Amino acid sequence: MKKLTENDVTPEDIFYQRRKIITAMGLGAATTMLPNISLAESNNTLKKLDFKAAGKSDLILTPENKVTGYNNFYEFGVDKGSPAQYAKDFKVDPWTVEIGGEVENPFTLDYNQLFTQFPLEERIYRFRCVEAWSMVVPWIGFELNKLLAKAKPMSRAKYVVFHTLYDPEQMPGQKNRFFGGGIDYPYVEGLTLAEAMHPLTLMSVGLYGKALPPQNGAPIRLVVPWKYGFKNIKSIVKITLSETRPQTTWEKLAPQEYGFYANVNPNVDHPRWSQASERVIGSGGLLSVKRQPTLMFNGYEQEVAHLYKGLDLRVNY
Ligand SMILES: Nc1nc2c(c(=O)[nH]1)N[C@H]1C(S)=C(S)[C@@H](COP(=O)(O)O)O[C@H]1N2
Ligand SMILES: [Mo]
Repeated sequence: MKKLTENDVTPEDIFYQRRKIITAMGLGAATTMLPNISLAESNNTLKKLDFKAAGKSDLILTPENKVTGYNNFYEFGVDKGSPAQYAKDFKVDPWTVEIGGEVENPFTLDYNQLFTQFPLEERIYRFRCVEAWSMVVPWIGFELNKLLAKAKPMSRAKYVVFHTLYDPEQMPGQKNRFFGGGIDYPYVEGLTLAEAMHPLTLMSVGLYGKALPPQNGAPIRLVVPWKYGFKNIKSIVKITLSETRPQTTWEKLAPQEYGFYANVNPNVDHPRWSQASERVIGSGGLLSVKRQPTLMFNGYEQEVAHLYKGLDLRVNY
């Protein structure tokens, strides 16, 4: 079977055009090929969150319906509209996140504690997928370093490893290899301890003022704004401190295309496409989506470049 890669996707202009046609035809039926769009925009029952609002930002927010309707979450299918469709009834309460491994104080958070254990704040971040599209998202969450401080990493801990839920009954992509893009589940990601401790690194539980919709990784996902989107693992159930570097999901699937670091870098192209610029999701009309230059470390160079001093970013992509 042909392995699907991140590049085997529907461009958003075609997606939205298809949506127009489906709507015009009055077709709402769910099929694997045609996203059932009416579901993608019905997340008004999500709970409102208490959080400290972000300060003023020059960034132009991506419209909410794009953030929640144009997704990558292969456990729910590889089409951009599939997650909103197939994750609609994904059960996120009850939920537990286990924090363990090389820590002095392992602990577990339940669903309510995800929203109450650490004060929530809003962060407006650029988001850049390795497929060369981008968004700006008003996330809500807390710094990962707050959670790590509670866990107290041992001195031999060098990496933080994250696991997505494994539940083939709820996640059709885990049940069917083709539907799930050929990935070995559960989805695993990792950061160096220094990356995980960085104040920009967020555990997100919401966006646009409300709890995360399932398609965006409810109830809790990682957000590392200077890295490619695939590092931003969704629906996390386990966080493990480790002495050794984990083998991460996309690295395992195609190591020559997706590395462990995955720092956004306009000067290091993907083997099959340029990373110098990006399509701005939500800008322009159906077929006139704007392109903009991609920034080093996705615009967070001042804040994070020191983490990679002396590292060859061409080798460590
Ligand atoms: N568990 C899991 N996490 C995941 C993915 C996935 O398929 N499964 N896709 C990643 C990719 S490629 C991207 S671009 C982002 C997309 O996040 P968004 O849908 O909230 O924009 O989620 C990342 N996290
Ligand atoms: Mo991505």
